[in-house]
Amino acid sequence: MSKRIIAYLGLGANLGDPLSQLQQALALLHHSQGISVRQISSLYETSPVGYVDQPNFFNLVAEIDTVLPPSQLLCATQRVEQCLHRVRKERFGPRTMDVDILLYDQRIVEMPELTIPHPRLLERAFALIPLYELAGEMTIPSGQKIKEAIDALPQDQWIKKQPFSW
Ligand code: PH2
Ligand code: MG
Ligand code: MG
Repeated sequence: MSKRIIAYLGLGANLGDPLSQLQQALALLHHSQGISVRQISSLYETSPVGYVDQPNFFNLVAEIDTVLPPSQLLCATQRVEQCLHRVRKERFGPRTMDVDILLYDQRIVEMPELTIPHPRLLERAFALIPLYELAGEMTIPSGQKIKEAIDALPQDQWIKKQPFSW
């Protein structure tokens, strides 16, 4: 049997009906072969980072258990995005569903189409704060604790917990 890996996925949506799309994305991930969703963070409404002239996002982080290698996990996350009618337009722009691999065990992955840990993880309150709920004591491959990364964030990212269940 292949080794089961714990990985963390960042989910975000800011078009359509974000909460319903997040519920559907979690169900699709949980029913994907080789993936089970173990727990999810709270849901957060967050101000857009990067390209700011777009609606607020709804973000959460899911802890999954997977037997898929990173490249196959990427395919699975892209299938979920496609099922939720994601159309890729501008980079960092609005989307019906974004599923990013934040961490995959303690592995460092550098492939043309995939970098793990997620290259912008340390800059983003909308990823670090929900991740901290699930993996408070974790040290990321850079050697930092998640809490230290949160304390080092610039203070300009607005983030607010919102009710959610799936
Ligand atoms: N995703 C982006 C760019 N900016 N901002 C927030 N608040 N949440 C996101 O998920 C997000 C973003 C690119 O994937
Ligand atoms: Mg993203
Ligand atoms: Mg993405």
